[in-house]
Amino acid sequence: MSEKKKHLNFLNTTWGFYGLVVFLFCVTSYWAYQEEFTLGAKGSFQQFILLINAIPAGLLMFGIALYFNGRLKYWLLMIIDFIESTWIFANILYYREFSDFLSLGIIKSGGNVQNNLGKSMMEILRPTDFLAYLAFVVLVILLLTRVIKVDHRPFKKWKAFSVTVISFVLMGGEYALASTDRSGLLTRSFDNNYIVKYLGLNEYAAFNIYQTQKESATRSNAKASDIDSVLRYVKSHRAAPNAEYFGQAKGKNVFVIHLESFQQFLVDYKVDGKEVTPTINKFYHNQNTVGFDNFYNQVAQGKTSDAEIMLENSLFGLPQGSAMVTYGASNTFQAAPAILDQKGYTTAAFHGDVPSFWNRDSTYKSWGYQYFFSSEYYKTKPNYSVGYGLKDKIFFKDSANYLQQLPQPFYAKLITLTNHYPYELDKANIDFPATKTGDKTVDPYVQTAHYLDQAFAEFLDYLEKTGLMKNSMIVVYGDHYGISNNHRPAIAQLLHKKTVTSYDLAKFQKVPFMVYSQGLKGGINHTYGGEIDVLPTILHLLGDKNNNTVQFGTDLLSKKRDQNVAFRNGDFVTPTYTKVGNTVYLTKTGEKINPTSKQRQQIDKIQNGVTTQLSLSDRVIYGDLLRFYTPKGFKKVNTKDFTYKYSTALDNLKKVQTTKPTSIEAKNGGKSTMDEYSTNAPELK
Ligand code: GP9
Ligand code: MN
Repeated sequence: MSEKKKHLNFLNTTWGFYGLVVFLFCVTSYWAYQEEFTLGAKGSFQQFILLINAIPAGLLMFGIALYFNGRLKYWLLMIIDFIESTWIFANILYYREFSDFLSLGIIKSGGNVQNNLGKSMMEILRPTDFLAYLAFVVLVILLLTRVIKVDHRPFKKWKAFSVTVISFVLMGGEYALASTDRSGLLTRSFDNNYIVKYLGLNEYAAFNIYQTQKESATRSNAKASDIDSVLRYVKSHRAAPNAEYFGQAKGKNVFVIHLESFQQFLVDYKVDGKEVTPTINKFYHNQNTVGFDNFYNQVAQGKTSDAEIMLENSLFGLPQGSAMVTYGASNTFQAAPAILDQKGYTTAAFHGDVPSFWNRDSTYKSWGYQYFFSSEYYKTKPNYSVGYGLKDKIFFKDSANYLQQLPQPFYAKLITLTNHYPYELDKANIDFPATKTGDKTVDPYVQTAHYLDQAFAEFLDYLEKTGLMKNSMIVVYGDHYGISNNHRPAIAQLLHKKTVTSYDLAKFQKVPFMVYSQGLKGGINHTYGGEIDVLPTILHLLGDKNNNTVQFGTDLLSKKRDQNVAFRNGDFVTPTYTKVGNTVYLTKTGEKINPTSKQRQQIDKIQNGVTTQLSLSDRVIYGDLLRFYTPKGFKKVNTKDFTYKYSTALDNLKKVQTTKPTSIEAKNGGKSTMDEYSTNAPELK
């Protein structure tokens, strides 16, 4: 028998085919690791781990088929291969946009995010992604053409069992190997990239499922006393208000304007000599605006929903999935709308997407919003929407129509949409040159940002004309990055640099945060902070001492406050250090340091604080701990008090015009003020 034939014969045995399937699976995984994910494998040891990390899981998963005989065994091998390929494929697509891996939380929330995710997926698909299925297709062909024949001989169960045992032993070895390089890999688990890098996509999936199950058990096991350590932390962490700002906006309306995907670098940024966002720039530099230039987004997978939960609750989003989706309906919250509602405010959220997205319709009830004006409340025609929903100019205008009916003082949050990936906009609305980095995802970003700025300008003009500018505090913020870290070359060009380091990328996570209120002492404030700090800041400006609520942030205007900004993966920025993964930079210069023992001590201390802050916040959400603690002067929210049914909301608005005639419209003699609203939206002409 020739050598070649012997090899072919081997492939016709169970062992041979099983080996081939596992081998091809490992090659496919390795290809994805190297080409599709940015796992940051440094040095030969980590590279070696990457090379072998798919083997144990591959042996184990495909080993399941070995317990069966004949054709069924081959069917199972192919089914498992198809599932594995799909898992790699789906992660490649998800990772390209979100720089993270799919989690059970995200998959479970599929119902809420599906349409948008699905849409993005189509946009980012590349033909090479299908290489994930190459091995599967090759194997099918080999079987169908009978180049490889099915081995019908029975396969001993003890052999299958040995494979299972050996797989687990290898997996243990792999974990031990990984642990020598990175201790606390699973216990601290802040970054999914680490888990995939060291253990692989299968282990990541298993760990993720385990964690998710543990979370649901945590809630039922939580006890009332669990809140004690949280209260101790929050109390010791609180920052006293700054007398210069405390109560400066007392009694005023509050606007929270959520600028979608808007990064701080856009402020004062120019393309071809023209400002991208002239109105936001002017607003930022207004003498009555406090603008922050070291304010960071702290979101994770939950993106907008993470920003929202931080902004209005001063609780962090979760390391995986979206807290609004998983816990928004069931948990007890003490959120901004509820706090202000109980102080006589009317509270309303405005957003031009479907109400179910990010589970807003349920979550907003838990947060105590009286009104939620979602896409169902806006008249729409096919060209009124782009991507995720209503175009910003139309959105702001139609929101004004409801705003004018809200009894004052009100708390109104307006979430914009048009400046969202993939930054598409029709010609008639494009009024700005794209950047020329050559990266198709990045270049139109400034165009939708410019459109958002124009929409904001029209809205401000209306506030000015109706007097709302005078008696309102206007908070403007960007929710998270618009350009993900996967676009390094383009980012370098935008920042006018040759290359970007991890330090630059950390700095790139800055988003705008500014507060305007007539009479407020404005200026650019350099304090380091993030989204977690917004609620305490707002409450102090409104003259609420806010002494006994559970909030993990601190007032940004306070003179003595903790300026350590935690990122959701445990990295951090402080005025001194910027820590990304295992690397530490000096924040002022961007210089990478080899910490001295004294610096090491400081860094460890900050890391400890960051880890504590994040994990205590998680404990509050996982354990639903706020159900055990109601601050003095706060009434627990009853979600049944709220409905966002269109007809009911309209009835209510009509009623309050007489029972509490303080709305803009009521003060205008019951007449609409909409003729004060001018827009150049081409769709409305
Ligand atoms: C959808 C919008 C976008 O309603 O808020 O959410 P994001 O994708 O930015 O998280
Ligand atoms: Mn967003």
